[in-house]
Amino acid sequence: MKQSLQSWRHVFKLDPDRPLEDEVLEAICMSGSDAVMVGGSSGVTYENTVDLLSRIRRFEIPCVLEVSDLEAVVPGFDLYMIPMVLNTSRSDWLVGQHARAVEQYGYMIPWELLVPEGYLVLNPDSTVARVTEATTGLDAAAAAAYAQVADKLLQMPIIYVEYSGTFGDMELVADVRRCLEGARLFYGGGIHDAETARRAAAVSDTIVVGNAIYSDLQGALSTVRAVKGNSITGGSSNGSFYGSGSR
Ligand code: 1GP
Repeated sequence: MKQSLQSWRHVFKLDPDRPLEDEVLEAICMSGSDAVMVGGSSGVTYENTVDLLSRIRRFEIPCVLEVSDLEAVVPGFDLYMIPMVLNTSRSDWLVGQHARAVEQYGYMIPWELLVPEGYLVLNPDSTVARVTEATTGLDAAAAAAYAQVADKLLQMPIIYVEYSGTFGDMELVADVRRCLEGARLFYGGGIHDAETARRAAAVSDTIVVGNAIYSDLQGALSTVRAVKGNSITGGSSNGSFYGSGSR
């Protein structure tokens, strides 16, 4: 599964704390997207995560958990994405909580299924920015510098430029991507139709679509067609997990 992540161009992010009708979930899981990521910044519990996982498992699409709350780590996901916020002003969100988790649960952590994500949180009005006390006012050079620390020094496989709730600065995203050597660039924030999907996909390796699922399903589904075309989903990858995609 880690290898196949290298070929993901499109991911839907589902929030366990938000209600989702069966028909909508089916449309998402059958859309041709490469994967479903389960995660949210608040209200994520073990119960609502189990519930959503079991509903997604009726379909074949890969399903990964983005861990935001230790109490809500549920077994049975294909991979566990571990956010590490690069531009937080509190080390807790970079490594502190992670260290506590290892101390407490280290003996049962399936390390081979963990994928670190170096997060750059850039929308000051987002919940994740408030919770992590992120320094969101970075210019492109500063954002690229953080990204290079994660990519070249820490060897992180994913840099996630997160504008959750608003469409970000695509020039900044392009600058960040240009400086990466090994990491894959995920972009999320404000993608809601084919046009925004294409623009984001042009400057990143993988786009993530969240809110639009809940506000405009047809718009959300059009983002898949915009970047996937007629290609077959979940295709194999020639690159290693830690190798970069083409850029
Ligand atoms: C959120 O990056 C994702 O973590 C997607 O953002 O909800 O704005 O689509 P949106």
